Amino acid sequence: MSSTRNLLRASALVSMIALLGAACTPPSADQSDYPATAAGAAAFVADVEEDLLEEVIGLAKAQWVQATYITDDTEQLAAAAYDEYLGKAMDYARASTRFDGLELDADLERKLKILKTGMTLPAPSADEERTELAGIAASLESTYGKGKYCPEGGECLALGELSNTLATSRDPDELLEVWTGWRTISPPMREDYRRFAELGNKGSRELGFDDLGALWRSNYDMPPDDFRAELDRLWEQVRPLYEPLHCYVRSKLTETYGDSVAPASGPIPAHLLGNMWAQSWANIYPMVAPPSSDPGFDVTELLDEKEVDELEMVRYGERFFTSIGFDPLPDTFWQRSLFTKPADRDVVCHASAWDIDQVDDIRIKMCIERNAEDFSTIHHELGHNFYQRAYSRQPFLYRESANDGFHEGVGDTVALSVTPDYLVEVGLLDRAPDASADLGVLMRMALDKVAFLPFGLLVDQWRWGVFSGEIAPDAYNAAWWELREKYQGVAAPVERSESDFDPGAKYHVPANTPYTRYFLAHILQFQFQRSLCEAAGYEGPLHRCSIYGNKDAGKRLIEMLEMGASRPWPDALEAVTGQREMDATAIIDYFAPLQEWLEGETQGLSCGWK
Ligand code: X8Z
Ligand code: ZN
Repeated sequence: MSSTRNLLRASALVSMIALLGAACTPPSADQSDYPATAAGAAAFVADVEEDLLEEVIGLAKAQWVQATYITDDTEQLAAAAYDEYLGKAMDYARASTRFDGLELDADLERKLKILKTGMTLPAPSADEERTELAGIAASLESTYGKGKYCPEGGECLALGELSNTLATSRDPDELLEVWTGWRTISPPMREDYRRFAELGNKGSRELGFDDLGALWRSNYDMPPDDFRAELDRLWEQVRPLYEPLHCYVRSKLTETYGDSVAPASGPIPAHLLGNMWAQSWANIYPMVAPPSSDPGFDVTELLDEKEVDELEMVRYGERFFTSIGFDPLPDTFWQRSLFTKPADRDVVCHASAWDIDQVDDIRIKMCIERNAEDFSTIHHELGHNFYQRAYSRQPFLYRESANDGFHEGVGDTVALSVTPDYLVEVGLLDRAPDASADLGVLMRMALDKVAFLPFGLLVDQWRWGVFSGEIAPDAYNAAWWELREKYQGVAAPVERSESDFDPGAKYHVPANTPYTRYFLAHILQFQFQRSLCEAAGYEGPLHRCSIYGNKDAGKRLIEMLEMGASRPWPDALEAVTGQREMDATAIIDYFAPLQEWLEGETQGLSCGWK
C-alpha cells in the first residue's frame, strides 16, 4: 500500500480518485454545472480534485483507526466512511464519461482517464449494493487482521508467531501444522469473496469494463491485452533464472528432509521453504548456502549484536534516504506511526505506508521484529512514504506513482544498496567479506528476489480468472493450486479441497490490493538500481553497488518521484534509466554469477516439475 489512494486500495478500499468529496460546492453528479465542452471538463476536474482531497483525508483516518485498532466499532466506522467515499467516487467516475470523445488537452484527458480507471474497487450504483460491498471489504480486511490459529488445547497463535516457526523449524510435522493452521482463518471468507467479486464486477461494468480484472489491467498506459503480453514477455526473460534456483533448492531440501518429505522431482511442498506463502525463501539460506562462500554475517544477528531496536531500524532506513538527498521525515511520522505489535489489541500487522493528508502526514504501520526481513521491509515502506511526499506538490489526481510497480519498487531499490560495504560504513558490520563470499550474498538475495517472481505473477492470474468468471466459485481453491504449481513449482503439502480458501490466507486477497505491482517492482528495482549506480559513477559488479550517500543518484531518483503520475510511466522510467521499456536484463545481470553457478550445480539433475 502506498499513497492515500493506494492506501485505500490496500485496505480493500478503492483507490484513486474515487474520492470526490465536498469542499464548498461539491461537483454535482448530475453534471448540469459542467457542460460537455473542454471548458466544462476543466471546471469539473478542478472541482473534483479539490473535493476529493478532503474526502480522502477523512477516509484515510477512518481506515487508519480500523487497521490499528480492530473492533466491531472501528470496522463499522471504516465501512461507513468507505461507503460514503465509494458513492461519491462512482458518481464522479460515471460523470466523467460525459466528456468522452471531446478534443481535450493531454493533461485533462489523462486526469479524466485516471478518474475512471484509478479505483481498485468500483461499486454498483444501487445504494444497497454499494453499502454491502463497503461492508464486505471492511470485514474481509478485519477478518484477516484478527486471524489466529487456535490449536486444540493450546494458545492461539497469530501470523507473526506462525511465520517465525516456519522460518526456523526444521521439523516437518511442526511446519505442516503451522502451515495448515494459518489456513484455518480463510474458509469463512469464501462466500464473502464470491459476493465481493460479483459486486466489484458489476461496478466495473457500469464504468464500461468487462470485469474488475479488465479495469485493473487498464492502468498501465497501454491497451489491457498488451499489458498481459508484457507480463508474459517479462516472465519469459526471468524464467531461466528461476528454474535452476528451484532445481538447486529442491535438491537441497531432499538432502535435508529425505525423499518422502521433499521429493527429488515434481513441485516442492510449500511448507518447507521458510515462508507462509513460499514467496520468499531467504529463511532456508543455511540449507542451500553455496559451499565456501560464507558471507560471515547475517543481518538478523548484527541487529541483535549491536542492540538495534525497532525504532532504530527505522532510523537506519531514514538515514539512507536523507543520505541521498531526501528531507528527513516529519516529527508526526515518529509520533503517529505504528512500529510494533500492541499487546492489548488486534491490528492489521501486514506492513503498509500511509499518506493521511496528502502533504506530509505520512506514516508506516508495521509489527516490526528485529530481523533482516523486517529491516528490508522498513526500507520498502519508507520508499512509499518518500514517494508520497515527493509527488505531494502535483495536482491531486497525479499524486500517485508512474505505475503501481514504481511505488512498490522504490524502497526495494534502496534496500538493494544494503550491501556488506554499506553495513560496514554505517557501523553494523566490522569487516566486509571479500569477493569469495559473493555467491553466498547473491544466493541469499536470490532466495528473496528471484524466488518471489512467479508468486508475484500468479496472485493476479488467479484473481483475473475469478473476476472474468473463468475460475468459478466451486474451483477457487483448485485453480489457486494449479497456478501455484504452474508458475512456482510448489504444491500443497496436504490434500486441499473446496472447503478451503487458501487465497484468502494471503493478505492482498482479502485486502483487495492488486499484486502484479510486486512482480513489476521486482523487475523495475534492478533496472532502477543499474541506472542509479551508473549515475553514481559506480563501475563494479551490480550486486556490490551501494548508492548510500550519493547525491547524484538521489537527484535522479527524486526527479522521477516528483513527477508522480503526471506522465505516462515510460516517461518516468526514461527519466531514471533512459529506457522506455520494463526490462529484466538488469535482474539477470545482477544475478549472472549465481545463475552460472546454479546451472553448473544442477547439471545432471532432472530439473523442472512437470
Ligand atoms: O505487501 C507488501 C509490502 C507492503 S506494500 C510489505 N509486499 C508484498 C507481500 O508482502 O506479499 C512487499 C513484497 C510483496
Ligand atoms: Zn509496498
